Amino acid sequence: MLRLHSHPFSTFGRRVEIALIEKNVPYERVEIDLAGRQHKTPEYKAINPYSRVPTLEDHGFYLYESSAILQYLEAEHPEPALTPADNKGRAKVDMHLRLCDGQMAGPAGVIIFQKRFFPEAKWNLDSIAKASKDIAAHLEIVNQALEGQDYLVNDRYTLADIAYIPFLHFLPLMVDPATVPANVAKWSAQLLARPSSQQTIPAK
Ligand SMILES: N[C@@H](CCC(=O)N[C@@H](CS)C(=O)NCC(=O)O)C(=O)O
Repeated sequence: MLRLHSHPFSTFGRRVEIALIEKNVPYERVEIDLAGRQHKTPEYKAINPYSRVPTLEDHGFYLYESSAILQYLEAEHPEPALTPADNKGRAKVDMHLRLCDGQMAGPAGVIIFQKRFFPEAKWNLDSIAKASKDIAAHLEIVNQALEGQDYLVNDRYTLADIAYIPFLHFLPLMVDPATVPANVAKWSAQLLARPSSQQTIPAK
């Protein structure tokens, strides 16, 4: 059975769990105690030298970086398909995965980490304001990609949408909900309502 080394609060781990659930792939969760710094131990570094979660273990094969894990799962478990069959569609999924990681994950992390795990008195408001502005600018572009369709690529649910779900969950912490562009608001509500999203809601 596949093993997913992760933590229940991990946004990147949640992406992978959602894909595993959508694909009906059985897996065992191995909880890495981030607060206890288990990810910094030599044992964990042996499977992920960057000391981050998630790490997927497939019978002695270890893979980290959640976007790469999503694409590996797609290749190993092609049904139900979470990428389109055509090259253009596949390339677009890859493009959106990279853009989610490159444009969204950084500023989202700045806000989410502080607001989830630190008391308000310790928040760095300047860094939060800057990150919020960057996210708002990115969401305007995502909004254009969603024009005329319910999902990012070929109007069907793909890995590109899954990559965003853990961040969309925290959208109200990141930007003023009244300013979320209409297509993004609809897309987000639809994605968060899926059973795989509901089953993976973090406790905090
Ligand atoms: N690019 C990585 C990011 C993984 C990541 O940053 N994970 C966080 C938890 S959500 C982590 O392990 N943080 C612990 C640390 O950096 O020390 C991925 O996509 O898997």
